[in-house]
Amino acid sequence: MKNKILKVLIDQKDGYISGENLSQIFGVSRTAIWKHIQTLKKEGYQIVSVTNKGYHLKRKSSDVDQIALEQITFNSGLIKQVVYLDQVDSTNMEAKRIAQTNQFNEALIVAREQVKGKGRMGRSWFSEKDSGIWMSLLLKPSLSPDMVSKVTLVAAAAASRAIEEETGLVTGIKWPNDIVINRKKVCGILAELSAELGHIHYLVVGVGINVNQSAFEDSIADKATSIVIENHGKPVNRLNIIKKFVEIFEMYYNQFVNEGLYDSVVEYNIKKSVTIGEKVNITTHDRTRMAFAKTIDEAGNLIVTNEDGADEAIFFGEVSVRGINGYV
Ligand code: BTX
Repeated sequence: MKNKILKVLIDQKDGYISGENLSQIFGVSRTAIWKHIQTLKKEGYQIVSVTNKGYHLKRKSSDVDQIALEQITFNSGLIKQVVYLDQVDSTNMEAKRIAQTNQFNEALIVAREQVKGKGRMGRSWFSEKDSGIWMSLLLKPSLSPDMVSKVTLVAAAAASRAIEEETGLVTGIKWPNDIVINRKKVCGILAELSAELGHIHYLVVGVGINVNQSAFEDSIADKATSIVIENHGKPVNRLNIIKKFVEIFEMYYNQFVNEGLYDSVVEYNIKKSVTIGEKVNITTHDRTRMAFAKTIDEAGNLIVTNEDGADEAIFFGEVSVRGINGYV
């Protein structure tokens, strides 16, 4: 009901509608309407009530909210459902909960805040309220499970392009799942899969983009950055970044899933790579060894030259790749 009230508020030509009118439209008491309005306010909607006029929604075209997200995905052939949340443990976990329902649709889940944001291998991802874009795509691709890690590079290309096209900043891609600006992490990607016997139940692609932070926790201060820091305080339109990300992701994803075309994703990842040409530490389980990152092959694997001179393909999911002198 609250989203229906929201739609009515948006549709008001003169901007106002009384509690009385709303209670008639929805056949509930004015108190019930008031309660829904309070919930919407808590979610961040700026709703004012003016005597003799009624409720009014103050809105900017750059605001990220349920309606705006529905509008930007309206023409998407991929996203069938949008879920916008005030607070969540993790948008990836929310996506998995949706996937437990029998007939789930492909969805875009966006939250203002994550209290248990997840990184890879059990690590956590700081996701304070309104400081970034915390989102997940819930997908059900008809791919074999082993092809799915490639979708991480699809998301990396889409996130890098979306940030660049919207902000004019230059990004790099730290294979396979981080976007960096000036060698610091501005975005991380976490793809998670549920599959059995060669059949994919669902794929969740989580993307976290730091946008508005002016500083970071001590533990990540030396390796994290935000778009606002890199853009010297210039405000950023988060909605446009989400829109561009979804459009570009969908374009690459359709090429890959429907036509088996992956070349342009690999080409972009090679062009933007901050890993290729560097000495890297490769950590598998407990063992760390040094190698030289040579290129990315047509399947999206990192090709490294080991100290004995032999080339090896590193598959993602099983390793953590670090620059030898720091994070990149
Ligand atoms: P990762 O394992 O490569 O990176 C996690 C590491 O990055 C942490 O251990 C920490 O050192 C550092 N870190 C934590 N928070 C931040 C931050 N905000 N900015 C920069 N560095 C940070 C990367 O994993 C994958 C992250 C995906 C996050 C998205 S947000 C939406 C979706 N939901 C969810 O729970 N995760 C994904």
